[in-house]
Amino acid sequence: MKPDILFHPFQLKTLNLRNRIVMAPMTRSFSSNGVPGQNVAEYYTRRAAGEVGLILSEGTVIDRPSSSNDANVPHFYGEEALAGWQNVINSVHQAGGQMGPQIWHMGIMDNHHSGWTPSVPFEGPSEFNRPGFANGKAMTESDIADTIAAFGRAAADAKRLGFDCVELHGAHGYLIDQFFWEGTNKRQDQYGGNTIAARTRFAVDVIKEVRRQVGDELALIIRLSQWKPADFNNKLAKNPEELEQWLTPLADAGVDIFHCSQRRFWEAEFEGSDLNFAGWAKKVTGKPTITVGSIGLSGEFIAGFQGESSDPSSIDELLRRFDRGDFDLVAVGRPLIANPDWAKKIHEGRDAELKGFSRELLGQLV
Ligand code: FNR
Ligand code: 8K6
Repeated sequence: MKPDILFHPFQLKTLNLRNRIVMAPMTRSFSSNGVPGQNVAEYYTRRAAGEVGLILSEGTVIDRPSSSNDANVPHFYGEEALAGWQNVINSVHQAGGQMGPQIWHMGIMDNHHSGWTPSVPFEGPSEFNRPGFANGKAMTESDIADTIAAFGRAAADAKRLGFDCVELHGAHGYLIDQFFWEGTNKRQDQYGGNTIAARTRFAVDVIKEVRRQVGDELALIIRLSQWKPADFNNKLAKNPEELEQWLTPLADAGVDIFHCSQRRFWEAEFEGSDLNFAGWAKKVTGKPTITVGSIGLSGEFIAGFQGESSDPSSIDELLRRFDRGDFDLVAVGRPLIANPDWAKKIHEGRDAELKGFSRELLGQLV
């Protein structure tokens, strides 16, 4: 099968994508004092010029305590940072690209593990169930209300600056995800509960507030994962029924696209079917989905940060699943760090020219 099938437009609300390739959100920490500069604008613009259909920004944090304590992670608030983002989106648009910010609150996952989180102490087999994480601060109802409002403000700013969509970071054990898990959300109020459906309340309120701020037309994506770092084996939804209980309230609240984070896109999510996470999310919600995870990577490099070579062999399997309609868009991470023109080279059959990813590349903005 030829990659051409990925090079068809995708239209949904404010999105008018030239193809199905998405740049996965990737933290790069090059924004001094939270302000994305000209170097960051040029980095994203090179991907737009390289024919990426949709660029999702690195996680960019909302205006609340402990949203991040890395001084080089970009903010999505404040005059200077927003002016920086205005420059980014103008430049990406000029190069023919489309882009949305991934808006983010780290919660307890900030560097000191002392941030806001649904509840402390944690229980259960959890990445967070470590001594260092005991210093977190359980959010009060007013902290929660403020945080929901801050997500809404960030989305409104994204719309005002002219971004084409917004992505909520609801994956990988950060704040929104901390509300989903039983081990990290022991709340007894309306934001907690014994079922996964009950624990979607925080995300649902964030989504509703974003919708209230931006209206119906701006495309809204949420990124979700079944895993958290260091706890890869404990899945959030154990079966399709739980998946439905988790995703349906989010879809009903106003999500347009589910971005389903997997480390390897070809891994089946549940027994009895080869559908991956994005495949199942599409099946249970009827919404478009984005898949991701080791696309175009090979060897040791797969689902790890090691390895040297980039080999598009897994692309055949990706195309087979895409052709079957399992998902609508495909996100690519590390290969796009190494090759700003990854999409263009795949389109033109110039795979042999692709460079491999290596950790050293993270020290610069290629
Ligand atoms: C990531 N990833 C990530 N995910 C996310 O939702 N927000 C983020 O800010 C980041 N940051 C980040 C930084 C770096 C350096 C890497 C390598 C990854 C995860 C990323 O979006 C993607 O899901 C994975 O990299 C898997 O895709 P690939 O690299 O196998 O194509
Ligand atoms: C400059 C130091 C950067 C260190 C790189 C690690 C980045 C961590 C990002 C975590 C996000 C989850 C990773 C997704 C899994 C991909 C395959 C393991």
